[in-house]
Formats: sequence, structure tokens, C-alpha cells
Amino acid sequence: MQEAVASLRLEYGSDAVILHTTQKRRWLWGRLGPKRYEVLGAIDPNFKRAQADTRPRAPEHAAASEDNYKQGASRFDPSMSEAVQSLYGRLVRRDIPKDVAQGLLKDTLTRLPKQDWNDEGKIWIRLGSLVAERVVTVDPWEFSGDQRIVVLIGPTGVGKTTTIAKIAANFSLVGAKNVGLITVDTYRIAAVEQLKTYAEIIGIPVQVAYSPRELKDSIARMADRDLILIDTAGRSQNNYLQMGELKNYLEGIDAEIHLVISATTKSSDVDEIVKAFGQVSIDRVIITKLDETTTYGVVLQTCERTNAPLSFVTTGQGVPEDIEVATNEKIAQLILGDA
Ligand SMILES: Nc1nc2c(ncn2[C@@H]2O[C@H](COP(=O)(O)OP(=O)(O)OP(=O)(O)O)[C@@H](O)[C@H]2O)c(=O)[nH]1
Ligand SMILES: [Mg+2]
Repeated sequence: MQEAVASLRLEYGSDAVILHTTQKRRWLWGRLGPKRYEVLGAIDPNFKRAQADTRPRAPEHAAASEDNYKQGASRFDPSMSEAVQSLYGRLVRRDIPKDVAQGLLKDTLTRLPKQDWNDEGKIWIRLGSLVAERVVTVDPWEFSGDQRIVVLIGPTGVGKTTTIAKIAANFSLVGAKNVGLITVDTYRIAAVEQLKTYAEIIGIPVQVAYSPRELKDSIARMADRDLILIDTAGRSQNNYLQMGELKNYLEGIDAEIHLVISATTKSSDVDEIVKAFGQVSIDRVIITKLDETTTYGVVLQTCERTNAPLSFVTTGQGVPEDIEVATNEKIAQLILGDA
């Protein structure tokens, strides 16, 4: 609230008078979503309304980008033109791993006549269409009519449970589908409670499965549901025991497996994560926390390494609004930006 008041003062000066303050949530009839504070103030002679979004601001990732740039700043192929060298630097600065950047540039050049190999602008445009081709996206909202079972897996704290709530709320409330939730994250009482709370607010059933057997039983009990979303505990990519356990849960289940990775993940960790979670077959990728970074190399890296299409991206803590279906042009634009 203090931030909202400060924002009003900043915009309208210290003479602004606070008339009224309220606390609001934006979605599901005010029951869900991040808290927003509304401050009604006045300056003579006009009344003005100022609103401040008090959600946490995105930390800058300058340091990570700089490190990556330093590591990758070596010219990848001295025989290449200055234009290519400069574009390589641009890609690496956007946290695209060196090998991916080099591969992209090489493939781009094969699509351009030799006389354009010095033309930074032309290469950049062609590169954009290549990235858009590489980041395959799917429309997860399309329903064939059969029951769909979706499992979210991924490292700890990336936003799996929150994303399940977003998907569930959108399918249930906007898409008018019968949605059911199951959690196998029984390590922490708080994790079960978190999902139960969302289920209660959305008005959908939730089941807790303590073993692979119980998971199968829970799925069977939800035969009437169009969509079953299964939440799993976050796993460290370095913990083989946990990975084995996850595999046991997923064995024999006809589910679509979505790997959830945060856009803030260090590029060097992405490969480890993909390798570890690759022990179960990854059907789709979800990238979360796009709002917490300014470089999106991780999106491209994850798609390249998993060879799986991108289903959703999430852009904030708000349930259910901060989720989008990824489209490849938009993602390519995001990845390349205007660095
Ligand atoms: N900024 C931002 N925060 C997010 C986003 N998605 C989730 N979060 C936040 O990330 C934190 C962790 O979210 P959870 O949904 O509990 O993550 P999780 O992957 O289920 O965590 P574990 O079950 O402990 O592995 C919460 O504070 C969420 O609000 C996003 O897109 N942007
Ligand atoms: Mg969770």
C-alpha cells in the first residue's frame, strides 16, 4: 500500500491528497490473483485515479548475461565476416549457449546467398525466421474430446503448482471443461494444502496419491473428467533417487508430460535438468517466470535440448491470468529481442 501511495505522490507531486484506499484481487470475482492496491487521490482542480501494481519487480540478469558473453565472446570462426561475428556476440549476450548460437548462424548463412553474408540486417531477419521454426509451439487448448492427462514435472520452485492452478482455472472456468487435480507431492503438507486451496476456489475435485498404485486408482476415479492435471514434487536434477521415484509414478500412465523450467535458470543448469528429466519422456515444455528476466536464451536452449514443443509460458504470479499459449513468432521475438 505504501508503494501505491508513493507511486501516486511521484506521479502527481506531494500536493496530492489521498481520498480513498482499497485492496483488490483481479480474478475469479476477486478471490484469486495477486493483491492490488488502489489509491484514489486528488489534486486541485481535477480528480485523478492512480493505480500501482505492487507485485515484485523483475530482477535484472545483467551479471549472468555478462558472464555468458565473456565466455562466448571469443570469435567462433575467424573466417566469418564482421557482421557474423557481431551477430554471434548479440546472440550470446541474450544467453543463448555458444553451440546453439553457432549452429543457428551457420544454418542461417546456408539460407542466404554469399553476397549477403556481410549484411547484418539481412542475416538477422533470416535468423529470426529460423528461430521461429526451431521453437515449435502447440496449442494446448485444443481438445479432441478424449480425456487428457497432463503431468507437470520439473525442478523445485519453478512454478509447477501455480501453473497447474492457472491451467485448471482457465480450462474449467473459461473453457467449461471438467477438470480434476491429483497431487503426488506428499512430502510437504503445505504442498497438498496449496493445491487443495486452488481446487476449492476453482470448485474442482482434488485427490492425493501416496504411491504409484494410488495414482492409478485416483486416475480411474476421475474417469468423468475431460482433463486431469497431476502435480509432482520438485526434484533436483542431481538426485537420482528422486528421479527413479518419479519414473515409477509415471510408468504405465498414458499421460502427456510437461517439463517445467524457469526462464531464470542458469544456462549451464538447463542441460543437466533436461538430461535428468529426460529419463522420462518429455512431451511438452512450459517456461515459467518470463517476467523475472530480460534474456530468454533458456527458452531456445530448452526447446533445442528436449526437442519438445512449447505449450505454455507464464508471466507472473497471478492465477489464472499470468499464463499464455506460446506462439513461435512471439517467442522468437522475445528470444532475439533488440539487443
Ligand atoms: N514471477 C513469477 N513467479 C511465479 C511464476 N510462476 C510461479 N511463480 C512463483 O514461484 C513460487 C513457487 O511456485 P510453486 O507453484 O509453488 O512452484 P513449484 O514448482 O510447485 O514448487 P515445488 O512444488 O516446491 O517444487 C511461488 O511464489 C509462485 O507464485 C511466474 O510465472 N512468475
Ligand atoms: Mg509444487
